Amino acid sequence: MDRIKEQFASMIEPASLEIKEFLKEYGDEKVGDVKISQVYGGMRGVTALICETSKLDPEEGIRFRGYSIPELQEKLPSYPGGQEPLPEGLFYLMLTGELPDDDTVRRVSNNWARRSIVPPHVFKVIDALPETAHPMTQFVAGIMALRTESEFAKAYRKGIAKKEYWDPTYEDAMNLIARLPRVAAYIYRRMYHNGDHIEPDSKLDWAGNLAHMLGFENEEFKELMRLYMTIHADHEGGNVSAHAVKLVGSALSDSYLSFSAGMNGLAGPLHGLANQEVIRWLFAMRDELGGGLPSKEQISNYVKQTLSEGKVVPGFGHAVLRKTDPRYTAQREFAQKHMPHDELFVLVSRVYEVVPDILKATGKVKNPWPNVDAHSGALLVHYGLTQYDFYTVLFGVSRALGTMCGLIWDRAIGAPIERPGSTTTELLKKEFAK
Ligand code: HAX
Repeated sequence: MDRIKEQFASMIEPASLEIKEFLKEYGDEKVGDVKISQVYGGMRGVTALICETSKLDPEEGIRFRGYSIPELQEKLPSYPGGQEPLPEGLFYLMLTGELPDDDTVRRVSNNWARRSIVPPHVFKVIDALPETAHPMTQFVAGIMALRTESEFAKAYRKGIAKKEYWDPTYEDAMNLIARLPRVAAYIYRRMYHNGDHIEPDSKLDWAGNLAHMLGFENEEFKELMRLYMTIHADHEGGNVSAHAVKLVGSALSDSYLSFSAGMNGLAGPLHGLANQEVIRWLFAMRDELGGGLPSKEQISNYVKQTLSEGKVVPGFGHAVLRKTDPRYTAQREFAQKHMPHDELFVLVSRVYEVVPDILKATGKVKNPWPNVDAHSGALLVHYGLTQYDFYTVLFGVSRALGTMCGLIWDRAIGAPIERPGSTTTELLKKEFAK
């Protein structure tokens, strides 16, 4: 048994006991009441899930096992010579609740490198799709093709006991995380570099190797990938991708089935696809205004035009957050450090100055501030990753870290199948309408 797994195994019993005792004493207490408007309103503000890996505060933003993004940047190990946190460290923190040291992070890196070989049929499945298929379609097909390797599916068929479910789930989760960068890079090189693929470099860290396989050897870009993979990893349990993974996983669907469900959700324009939509929208604005850097007045008019056409301003707003997303701020700080005069970064900054007041003036947008997706594309374009249709795949690779930790824990504590109740308008009317 590898040391990470061994350590995780030792945590299961105490954690299960803690939950059992807590439930015994407080199981009948209420977390909150549900209003009819919440039943119709996408369950906004209803706390009905457990997610141990991270928690989102509307004002403060995300904390991973209690640590904010600036704290992660300070406390998680970096690549030698680098400054950004290594996603391997965040994975370990989310899985165990403990901050890793350099050795532990290296162990996670080596563990993933050992597991990273992608079976050839996965590439054949991707190659069977037209090159024009959206990268998220190819990504999900690749994930489903990886499923032939599922240890959980094999073990379940053999009749594994409930208590052991977490073990093959851990194996599947680790294998999936280890293999996703290769699958993502394969899609990118297939679509945009004539299928000229780049072999992995096992000496590199997980995110650095992804940058390498995509074809970017610039050290700053590798640092960007480490930051990117860290900040996109998790956003508590109720967002569409995380919840989809948890929901599908609750039927004992294995890691591949569950993760691909999450990726189908991430591919929606109100969720992860917003990162592609932001750059598409910014480029369209620039083109329509004749190129160059638009003035604040021009941006303001363009935003109003977008709204008047009944469209959303991509990269702004959030279902939970009520302030600027700290993931936006972390990327803004990266840009200020590495590319302060980049024209697209200056445009993103101007948009930030203009959009919130316009959204506030609509009187209906609850959060007029930018989210993670408002910034990520500008950084990628700066280093030459301009093919914005691909951006959500990068988000997806990162999202495996949080969602797979969650799935391992769900199997370890024996989380039950999800089955919330539903009702009808007629029944609600009968009960409440005078
Ligand atoms: N532009 C225009 N209108 C917006 C808006 C925006 N950026 N954000 C919210 N609104 C509108 C909503 O469409 C809604 O309008 P209707 O009442 O006419 O339906 C109204 O304002 C109230 O919405 P809300 O309560 O403020 O927001 P929701 O919780 O319903 O939705 C969304 C949150 C993120 C989906 C929303 O803000 C949005 O569509 N933003 C743009 C797309 C985007 O950036 N998505 C990425 C979010 C972060 C993420 O998940 N990343 O992966």
